[in-house]
Amino acid sequence: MNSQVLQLNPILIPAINDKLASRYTVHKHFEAADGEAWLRAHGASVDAVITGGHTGIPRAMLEQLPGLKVVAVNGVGTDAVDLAYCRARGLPVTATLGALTEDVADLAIGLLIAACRNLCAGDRFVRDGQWERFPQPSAIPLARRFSGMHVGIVGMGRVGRAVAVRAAAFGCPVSYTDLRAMDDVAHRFVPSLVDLARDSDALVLCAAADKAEGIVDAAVLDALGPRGFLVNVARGRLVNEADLAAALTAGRIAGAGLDVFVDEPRVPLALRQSDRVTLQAHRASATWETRTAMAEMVLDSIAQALAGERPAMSLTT
Ligand code: 8YV
Repeated sequence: MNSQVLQLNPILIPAINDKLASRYTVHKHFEAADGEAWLRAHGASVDAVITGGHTGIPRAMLEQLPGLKVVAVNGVGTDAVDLAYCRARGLPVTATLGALTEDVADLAIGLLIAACRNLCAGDRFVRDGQWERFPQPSAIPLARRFSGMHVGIVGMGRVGRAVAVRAAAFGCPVSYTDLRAMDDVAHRFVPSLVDLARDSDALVLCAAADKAEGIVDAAVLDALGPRGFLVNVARGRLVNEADLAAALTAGRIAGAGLDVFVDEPRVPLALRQSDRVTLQAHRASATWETRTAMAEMVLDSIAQALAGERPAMSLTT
């Protein structure tokens, strides 16, 4: 009998879906009319799970899959998987380490430039016919220069480092905070997030969320100040969204570029209504190149686990 793969999130690359279908019996849980009933009837025969980075898999579902040999996360964040439980069970949880670094860093800089230069408000101004109605230059407020801004990076992992390379190329002095200073990073380490925010024109969030929920709160935003910008390409949970909405509405920070939110796909109205915010639908890794590379890694991890090997990208075994 074919090995059974339970797929919790869609993969948007047809060639990968073809490969999956040719190798395994794939159950697309996200399309199932009654996923719960399917799990009760077939959970015991599932060999592999494919899921997304920020969606993960609930512990209760893992418990319904006693024969599972691998959880292949199609992403780099594993904060939505109970790693301790999987470790205790000897269950490999794999991630697509390194595959999405460049794209996420690209989008961080894109969002930052969009926020500083009011790109989306400018687009709306032209698109809505406002430019024709108000042709005088004063109709659009002046923006802020990105080149040379002090950039503070929160989380100096793969993505943080890639953002630092790009910011440095724009002539931006870079500082960072993390759990500890890193010997192989030449940029200035600032132990306190509030101090980093105070020293920065732009704060870019690149940290894992598991130990850092709500770290960007009113105190951090006030330290960033009315000329400061916030970019988040990591996890929505890093930010206290109510504090962020209040700070944006009152002009206590200058603007934000956000790819991630606390309760996706729900985005607070105050953020959706603010002209100071550039929004994306959690798409930092969503290019053909990266999503293909990620999905190939998922295929490799499943093949390795089902062949009885330890998957090269396993974080738990
Ligand atoms: C993806 C992510 O959007 O890698 C992650 O942790 O959050 C994103 O790259 C997601 O995993 C796609 O499934």
